[in-house]
Amino acid sequence: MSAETPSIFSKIIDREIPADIVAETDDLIAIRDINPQAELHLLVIPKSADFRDVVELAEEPELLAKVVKMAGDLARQYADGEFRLVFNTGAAAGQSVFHVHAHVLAGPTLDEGKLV
Ligand code: DGP
Repeated sequence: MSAETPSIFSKIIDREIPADIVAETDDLIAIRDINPQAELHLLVIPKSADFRDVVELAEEPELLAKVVKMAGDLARQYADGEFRLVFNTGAAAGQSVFHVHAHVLAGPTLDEGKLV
């Protein structure tokens, strides 16, 4: 279960705080990262707050596959289709929001040496 309830992403999903939303389905929302690390830096976020990280999300493989498919669709739509998909997992690995989300990074990195 999510440690933060509601997470910043739940507030975005519920339209309690604004975000630049680039895609939305029944299960997922995709937004531009507020602090982009690459020319294209999107976050694909399951609407469910039940998964704090990708390891927990792997318990729902169909939902995980939907995240990957949306990442690919957005990378084709907003870049040339080639991208990095990053799931920071755990605070020591850089995770700051414990509501699972995939970073979709494409194009030149803005801050060389820093992943996300
Ligand atoms: P991580 O560190 O992997 O948990 O990534 C969290 C990302 O979420 C980080 O790159 C910045 C982004 N972020 C945090 N708060 C907001 C927000 O309010 N709006 C948007 N668009 N992005 C946010």
